[in-house]
Amino acid sequence: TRLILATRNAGKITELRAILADAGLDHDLVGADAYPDIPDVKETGVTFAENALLKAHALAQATGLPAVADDSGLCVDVLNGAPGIFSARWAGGHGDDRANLELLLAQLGDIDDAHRGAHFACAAALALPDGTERVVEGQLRGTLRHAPAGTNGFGYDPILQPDGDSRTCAELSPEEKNAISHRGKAFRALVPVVRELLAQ
Ligand code: ITT
Repeated sequence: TRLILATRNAGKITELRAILADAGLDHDLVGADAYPDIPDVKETGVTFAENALLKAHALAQATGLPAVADDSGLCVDVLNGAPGIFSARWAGGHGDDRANLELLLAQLGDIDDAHRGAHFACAAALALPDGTERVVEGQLRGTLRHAPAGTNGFGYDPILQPDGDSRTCAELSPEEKNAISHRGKAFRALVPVVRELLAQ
């Protein structure tokens, strides 16, 4: 059966295809770009879970097919959890990864490493056309570097160094990142739920 990936973020789509395939999900995964006429839903939620559910429901309703969505972001301790749900547009323009990252580094200034704790968060939502919904979350804890390093991944990956590693997320291979990431954790937890609800 067909399962819609309710996202237009290319970095997410690449990771989701690998994570879901590795977890043994054998559905035909179709990105939201396959449905250009369906307008983007307004992300009016105040939590990752609410926004993930909004995106999943919008695609499930518009296509009549089951849909999964990812809402995610970087939560910085010393900024009381910001950028959080505003991570994609922290510097203004939506999805300008480089500008977002540079602004965040400027905001942190030369705060010492002990105060540069942060985590990535991901809410993974499943919605069915009949309105059934499920959502699970995952996190990846780490420390923010003073300067970007690495070219893999996307978004804030060049500045987050996961706890227990000496590299940034952008210096990990895609497999290494997916094994420990917020997205990997959330979507691996969602797979048995997808299996159960789509089996009927
Ligand atoms: P969709 O709504 O179409 O899925 P989006 O990019 O707008 O795409 P979000 O609102 O969930 O998605 O914003 C997520 C932002 O959080 C993303 O643009 C990155 O800046 C950041 N982010 C999320 N996951 C990340 C990851 O694994 N590595 C680095 N940055 C990440």
